Amino acid sequence: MASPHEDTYPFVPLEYQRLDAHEMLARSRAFLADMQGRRTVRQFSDEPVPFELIANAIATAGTAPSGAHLQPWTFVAIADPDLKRRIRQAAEREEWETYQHRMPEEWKEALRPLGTDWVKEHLTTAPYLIAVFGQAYGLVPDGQGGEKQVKHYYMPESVGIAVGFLLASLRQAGLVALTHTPNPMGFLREILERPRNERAYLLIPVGYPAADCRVPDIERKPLDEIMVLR
Ligand code: IYR
Repeated sequence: MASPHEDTYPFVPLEYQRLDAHEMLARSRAFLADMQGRRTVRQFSDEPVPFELIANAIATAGTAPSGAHLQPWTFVAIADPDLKRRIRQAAEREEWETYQHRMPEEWKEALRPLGTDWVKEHLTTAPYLIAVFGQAYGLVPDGQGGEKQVKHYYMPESVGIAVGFLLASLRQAGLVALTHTPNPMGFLREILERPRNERAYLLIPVGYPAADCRVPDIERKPLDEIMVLR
């Protein structure tokens, strides 16, 4: 059962702690109950949050599985007010166009229950923005002072899974977040001076909810609608 290339690429024994059946159920139920309380938030307090919570969420995202384990992601944590202001300005410019001219009526109709519009106050109010980038390909030193491209596999899937872990960590830490998708979001790479292989994937304001924060009165699909057992 050895891996076919183990002489060059060593394997190590799996570290695995088998839990007893009761413990498994208890942990699974507690995690579900907590995640059921997660809400996407659009109104943030400007209260600062401890940086380690952000760093830990990003480190947790970095534990996600990825295509060929190439980890095709970069997370930029932004606290600088001037950068946040520039990001908000650029996002609102695009969003204004999008809401006025680019979105078909059907899309606007779908968004109505969420109460979104082109004004993105959360981009300057939230203490942190996490800009998520997917690396379309890797850039590594070529050994001659230059760079070479390395092919990446399943980048969007890998980054999506990592963001799921990130959101779960923020929830676990008692913070709230918004998975914001300015459209288009090419401006993020320019403002944040990211390299040419990186593509903006999501912009995630993080913090505490505003004291008067309200959220849409909407429900999740029940398990029997999303799960098929055969
Ligand atoms: N990008 C816009 C519009 C938007 C689109 C979807 I789909 C949403 O679920 C929410 C918003 C915005 O961020 O406002």
